[in-house]
Amino acid sequence: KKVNLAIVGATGMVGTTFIKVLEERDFPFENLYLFSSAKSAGNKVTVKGNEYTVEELTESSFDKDIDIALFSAGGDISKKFAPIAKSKGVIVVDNSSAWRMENDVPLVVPEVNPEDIDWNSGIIANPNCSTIQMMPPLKALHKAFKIKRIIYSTYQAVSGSGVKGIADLENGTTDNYPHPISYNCLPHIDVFMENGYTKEEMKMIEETKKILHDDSLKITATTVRVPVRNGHAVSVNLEFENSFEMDEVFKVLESAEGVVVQDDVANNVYPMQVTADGHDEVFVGRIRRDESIENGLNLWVVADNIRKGAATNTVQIAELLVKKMQ
Ligand code: 2RA
Repeated sequence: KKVNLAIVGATGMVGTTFIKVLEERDFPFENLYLFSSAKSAGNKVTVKGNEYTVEELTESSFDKDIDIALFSAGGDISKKFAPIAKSKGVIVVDNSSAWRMENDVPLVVPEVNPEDIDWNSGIIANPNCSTIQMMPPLKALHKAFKIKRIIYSTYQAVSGSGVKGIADLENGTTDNYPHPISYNCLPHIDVFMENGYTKEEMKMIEETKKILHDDSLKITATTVRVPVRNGHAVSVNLEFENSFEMDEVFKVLESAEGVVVQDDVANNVYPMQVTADGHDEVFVGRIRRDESIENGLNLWVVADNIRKGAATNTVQIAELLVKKMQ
């Protein structure tokens, strides 16, 4: 069964990657509608050999016969237009953080909690990129050894901020960041909250609990912008309720859906942004026991934050929806 698909934010970094991934995966759409701000309206985009004209997003955009709409146009656009789309019977898969923590909005990583799309009421949220890449390995380890505590330390590429972030890295400017990102790291992603954490850190903490359905998890996070163009890396320290053997840990990770283990330090093999770039898997390495605590484990997890961290995960959610519509 083919579906009628809309893309909101079609000319942005994630929006253009949506189109690339839809083509690569031969997503079964009948009609395709591309929406953007007035600035980009009128642009021509070729998808699967057909040319489409980008239209300005308006309140009547969803009066067309649309089944699924992929949003990646920032929180304000999602806040305003996702409810309009939903009211017209469109199922929205939203990349922004606007709806993620709403009780009637599933937060989905298809390899981890695909069943959660069943209770959607018109909006499904794509988790934050740095959260998404952690879920496939952590879901598998949680199931096997029951995680008690998580410490996230992230190394996030400037592409997470879009073209402005890339420009600041390449030009040494500060149009997007409060300080130079060239030859520098900024422990500051999104805004600071009352508790001294940034919103990005709180997203990782809250989204992890929602996706793994476990509010008892003790989680802390420090998210850092690093002078890398694309690809997020996360150093994660885990404490489990139960004991484990290292060969069991390797087996669990090697069989986790969407995970590729790259761990052969004798030959300098470990995940890196430059090797994860352009791929949809989550790469895990530097797997080693944390000898400072009982049942502790350290991992290094790298993924392409624009693909698996945003566009591909969203398209995979849309594929689940199409399957449900058969
Ligand atoms: C970032 N995770 O990296 C945020 C949003 N993409 O900036």
